[in-house]
Amino acid sequence: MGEFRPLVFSGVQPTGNLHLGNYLGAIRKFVALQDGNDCIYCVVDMHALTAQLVHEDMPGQIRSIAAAFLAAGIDPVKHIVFNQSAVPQHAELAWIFNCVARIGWMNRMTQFKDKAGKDRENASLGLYAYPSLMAADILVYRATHVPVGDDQKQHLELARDIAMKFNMDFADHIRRTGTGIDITVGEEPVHAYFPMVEPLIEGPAPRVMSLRDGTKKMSKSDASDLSRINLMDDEDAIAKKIRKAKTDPEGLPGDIAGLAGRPEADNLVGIYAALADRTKPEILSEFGGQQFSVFKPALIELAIATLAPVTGEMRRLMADPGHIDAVLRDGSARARERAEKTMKEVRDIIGFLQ
Ligand code: AQP
Repeated sequence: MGEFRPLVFSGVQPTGNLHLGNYLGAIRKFVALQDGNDCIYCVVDMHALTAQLVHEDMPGQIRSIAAAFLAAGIDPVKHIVFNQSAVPQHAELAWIFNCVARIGWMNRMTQFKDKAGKDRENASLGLYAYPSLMAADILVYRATHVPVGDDQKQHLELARDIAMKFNMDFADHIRRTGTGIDITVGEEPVHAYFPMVEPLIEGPAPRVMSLRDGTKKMSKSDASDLSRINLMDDEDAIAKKIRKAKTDPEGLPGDIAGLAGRPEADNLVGIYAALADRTKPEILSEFGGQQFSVFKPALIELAIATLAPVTGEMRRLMADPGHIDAVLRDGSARARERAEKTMKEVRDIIGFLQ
């Protein structure tokens, strides 16, 4: 039985300010995974068109996500940092995946339902097909591991379904072209071209919630800026938002069970644990029995100490767009080479003449 070479891939959309959820759920994990893994990190600019076609400053938004990657500590020389639209093979594979994925699968995607809202008829076809492009982003490199926030779990399950159906439908062609390897899926041996991607979601804050409502995801598109900590917020803004964060009147419990039914308390403890690189039980053993009037100042201090160096470096990088563009150009060239190798094989498997 063969094995796919481990490869990490993930992306972030250039749609507005990055927030603490993007940082803890995604970017911080990207940084940690660099040691001992081959990693490809992408600014998914084509995804940014799905909800809103025209962006006032698309180049600036793309550069700011790339700057966040670099400022957080991603090494663009050892790994690859690039923007999606510069590698047209993503769109090419996405078209093939549009023909692999079934309408019934797409209809189950909760993110489409949330983002399209009540006016579904008026949503773009791109928003509907978003998860198919996301599957192509990952599989065009035959990547095996994808660090994401919990909100992306369903899309990764869809990527596995697409990979599985492609592997099954084209099994004979894959064999004939000698491009596949034998893997085991569950107990079943499968001759596969695409690997089964593994989501990497774990950690104390896989879904950072709004500071105003512990039942809603922290999100760029929330109308209230008080609901999120933006990576570019200054110290005063961070302090104000945490001070004003919704809580309940009780103090912190001594164990995890005591957080049940207390989403806001749970969220703040999760944020603290993620920022401190510790577990929630460790944080509760330190702060159990304390009031939020004690916990919040500690959280403010920690958030500022952790984010300030990243924010400072982001600002420095943003002042030199030429450098960011050069990093993206270099990354795109290296990504294109790898993606084209896959696409040559995929065209062969399908039977396209080339
Ligand atoms: N609240 C969150 N907690 C943990 N992880 C999160 N991510 C997003 N929000 C949270 C993770 O960040 C990565 C990049 O996300 P994205 O920019 O591609 O898109 P998104 O999920 O649409 O981001 P937003 O902020 O939630 O935007 P809107 O408001 O447009 O919906 C992903 O790995 C995601 O899981």
